[in-house]
Amino acid sequence: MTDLFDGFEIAGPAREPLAPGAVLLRGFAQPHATELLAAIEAIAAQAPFRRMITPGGHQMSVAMTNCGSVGWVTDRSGYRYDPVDPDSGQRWPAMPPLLRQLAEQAASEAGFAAFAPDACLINCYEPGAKMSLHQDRDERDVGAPIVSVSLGLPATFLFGGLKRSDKTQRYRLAHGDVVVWGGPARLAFHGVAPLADGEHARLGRRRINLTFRRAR
Ligand code: MD3
Ligand code: FE
Repeated sequence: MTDLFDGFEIAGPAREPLAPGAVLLRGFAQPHATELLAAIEAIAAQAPFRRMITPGGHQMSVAMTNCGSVGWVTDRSGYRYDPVDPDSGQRWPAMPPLLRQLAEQAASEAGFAAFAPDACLINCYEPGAKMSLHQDRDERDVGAPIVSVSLGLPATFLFGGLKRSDKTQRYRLAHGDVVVWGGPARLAFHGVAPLADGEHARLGRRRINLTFRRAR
């Protein structure tokens, strides 16, 4: 909560409401970028980024990996959360406490107390990679929010309504930005426009997005 002192607001993290239930915390992850990137590198050494196949047989342009007790996977048989990485036959790497704490703190800032994510999907975009408009509804409890953390090159994020045909709004998500998607925003259609080429000081020609979820 923002504190009041002598009539002045003591600045906490800037909370920008994007839509009912959706709160942008600009730069919230910035102070932790170095540790986040080291953690992602360690996860990817155990469970490398790969471009998965959709149930329709298309290869995704976004490369993915996961950490946590379950990970999101897609193949010809469908979408699911699975405790095992199908590429290695091993469990997904554990969710590092730093990542879990960052997600929990962001959720709390946005008014969702005691968020306990069990899955973190890690998406890696190179120039041209995109994510078509979709809903995230593979999680058992859609009462829990999703927390997203953007790193590297900026992206144009598309945010629609509860119907695919609803008009979309565009937001630029930059390195360090965190968004909490809960309440009525939780089942909104959303996507990412094709990544524009560029060079990021830390990540080069890449954007990495973490999404923390309560899947089970
Ligand atoms: C709004 N990822 O992994 S993060 C996804 O940037 C996904 O990689 C995008 O959509 C990315 O499923 C967007 C922001 C996001 C994530 C989940 C949401 C926004 C959301 C769920 C409901 C509503
Ligand atoms: Fe999504």
